[in-house]
Amino acid sequence: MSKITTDETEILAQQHPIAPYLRMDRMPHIWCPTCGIGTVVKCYATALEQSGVDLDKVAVVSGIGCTGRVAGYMKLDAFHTTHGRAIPFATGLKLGRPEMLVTVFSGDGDLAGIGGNHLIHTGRRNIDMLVILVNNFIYGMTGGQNAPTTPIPARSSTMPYGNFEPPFNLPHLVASCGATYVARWTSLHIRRLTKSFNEAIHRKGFRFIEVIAPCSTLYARLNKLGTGFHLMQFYHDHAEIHHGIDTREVGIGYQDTIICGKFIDEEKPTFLELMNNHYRKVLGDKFVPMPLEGGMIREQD
Ligand SMILES: Cc1ncc(C[n+]2csc(CCOP(=O)(O)OP(=O)(O)O)c2C)c(N)n1
Ligand code: SF4
Ligand SMILES: [Mg+2]
Repeated sequence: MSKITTDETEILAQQHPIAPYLRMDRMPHIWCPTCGIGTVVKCYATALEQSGVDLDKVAVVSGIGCTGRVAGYMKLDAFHTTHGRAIPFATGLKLGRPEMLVTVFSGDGDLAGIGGNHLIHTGRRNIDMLVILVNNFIYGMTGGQNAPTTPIPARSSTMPYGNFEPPFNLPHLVASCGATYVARWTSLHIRRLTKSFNEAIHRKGFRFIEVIAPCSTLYARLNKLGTGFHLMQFYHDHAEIHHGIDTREVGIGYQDTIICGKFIDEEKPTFLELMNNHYRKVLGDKFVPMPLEGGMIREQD
């Protein structure tokens, strides 16, 4: 999409520092009071500003859910896809337009439940994208059903007597698949989260940042935990930072310690690098790699 002018940016920034990054005509947003998703958006927009990336080369892709609404609110090339399919959509986008910074921004249910297969295979292939997963331990948008992240024995609308299914330890899941950058923060860690987004924006490969954030209306209410504010207080008292810790150690128990930090930061050849090197070797001069700016639109001879 076209860049906004400096004058427009200044006027919007007077309304709110991240207004230039948002589609203000879509406000007010749908999120409940004290929901954590907006805070994560603020951190991402601030990181984009600090990173100095060309906004014409940034795309945000979301699936379905409360977090899935993020793409629709961001004033970037943004795609609101179907449930669980943000990652495969983003994969196509990245392979077709390798110069784009592709960010997937979606919920725990969307990315690790219905979209779980895409999550693991995209990590395995080391496709170049940043995945921001907002984990509120529940399916927020559809009424608080159990998610693959709901801790034992938290209550959800489909587990009124408490959850008994073991949840995913997401950083460990993606680390085992091969993710090159893996971090976890809560929505209380504004500065650290922003710094982590900025750092991950400048890395390549499959980067994954989990953000623990309050669902005040469903998770907090069904579990009698107060409001989003009380969950933020809980994060304050129970989050511990352990950079580089073995990801096997970072599973989350109900109302237990939340281990945060940067767990993995390494460089490995991406899918496109592996593919280009392979075909160059096998096909020699016959191989024509995808130009950075994409290969679909070509001038007629
Ligand atoms: C194919 C399909 N199945 C189910 C749904 C219903 N649905 C919409 S959002 C959602 C859960 C989203 O949960 P999560 O990704 O955790 O997002 P949150 O709302 O918690 O941010 C479900 C089950 C759907 N839209 N499409
Ligand atoms: S239902 Fe939960 S996740 Fe959805 S907007 Fe409300 S507080 Fe946020
Ligand atoms: Mg959720």
